[in-house]
Order: sequence, then C-alpha cells, then structure tokens
Amino acid sequence: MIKACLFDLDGVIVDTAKYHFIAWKQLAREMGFDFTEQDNERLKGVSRMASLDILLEIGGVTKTEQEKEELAHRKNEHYVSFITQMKPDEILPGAREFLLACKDAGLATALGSASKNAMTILNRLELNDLFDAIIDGTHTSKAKPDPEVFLKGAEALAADPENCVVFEDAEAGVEAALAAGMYCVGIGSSEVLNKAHLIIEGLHQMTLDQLENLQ
Ligand code: G16
Ligand code: MG
Repeated sequence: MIKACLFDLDGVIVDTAKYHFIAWKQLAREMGFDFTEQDNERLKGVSRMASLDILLEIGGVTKTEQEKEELAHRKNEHYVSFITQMKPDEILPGAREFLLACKDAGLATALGSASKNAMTILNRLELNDLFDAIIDGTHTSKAKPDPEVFLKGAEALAADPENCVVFEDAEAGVEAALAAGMYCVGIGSSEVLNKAHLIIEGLHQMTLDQLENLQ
C-alpha cells in the first residue's frame, strides 16, 4: 500500500534544465568552446561537480580541483540569477494539483532532488507547504543512482520503502528508486525509463487510482 510520494524536482515539478543549460553554455563560452542542448541531456539529474566534469570532458579541458571549485561557483551564480526570477506559473502541468491530491488523500510527500538550490526554487514556486520533507543536494553525499536521497526522504516521513513511490525523469533517478526498494513512476520517454513500474508524460496524467495499480 502506498503511503508516501517522493518527487524529483527538475523534470518532474519544474523544468530547470533550461536554466542549467544557459548557465553551463555561458561557462563553456567563457572557456572558448560550445555546449549544445544535446550535451545538456547528459547533465540531467547529475550533481553540479559531476556535471562540470562532463562539461570539461566535452570541451577537452583539464582543470585543477581549485579551478573546478571556482568554475562550479561561477556557473551557480549564473544559474541562481535565473531561478531567483522564477514564477509559480512555471510549475509543470498537473504537479501542484497532484501534490494537493496526495495531501487530501493523507499521503505523505517529500522532495528528493540532487539540487543544492531546491529550497530557492520551491520558495519561488510557492510549493514549500506541499512537502512534508525536503531532501536535496545539501543533505546528501551520494548522487543518484545511489538510493541515499530517497531513503533519507522515506526516513524523514517515517515510511517504509515498500510503501513509497518515487516520481523521476532521469534514468539514474529510476535506478536510485528501485535500489531503495520503492515503486517508481517514470516521467518522460519509455526508451530511457523502461525500468519504472509506470511511465507517464507528466504529473497531469497521474491519478491516485494509478497508485493502487502499481502494486
Ligand atoms: C538537478 C538537475 C541537474 C543538476 C542538479 C544539481 O537534479 O537535474 O542538472 O546538475 O540538480 O543542481 P544544483 O547545481 O542546483 O545543485 P534533480 O535531482 O532535481 O533532477
Ligand atoms: Mg530530474
């Protein structure tokens, strides 16, 4: 029986990938190489430092650890300048409605995101109150596909993993959910997310009845 719903942020609640893309592209330009939208697909759900390593690999550039810290900091400054302008109308279709339906049905809710900026984004979207627990990149040391972020979410909600369902748009996130022993609803392409128990295009397609059918 599902008692708790855990949500990824980027790609599930809101499309922040477009802002990450502009910020990484700007950084790449400053270093003298191009970064395409196709390249950006490789960074979805990936932590900031791991994303930087992929960017540097694309550009064929080597940097010291200290230089990498500075570059990640600079990228984050670009990114924060965008997300601090976000508005609630950027919430993906159906996300707010499904969170409300969960609350009405007495299901516990948690955020499980790799982002260290999750609180800023939820504040801008005015969604904080709809989450009983928020686990983000400031609470975790192991990136998805490690199950840490979702196990911490379940713990914060005092829910057993077998009673949890995770909503994820990234392959590594689906793997993390399954490794945590949870159900998983994939959001996006069935080619990439085929290990999920159910695949939908977005939360606008999700109903509470479908949660019962997962089991
Ligand atoms: C998100 C994005 C990733 C980003 C990561 C860390 O993950 O999908 O592209 O690199 O967060 O973000 P930040 O630089 O803000 O700490 P998620 O888990 O919300 O899909
Ligand atoms: Mg995501």
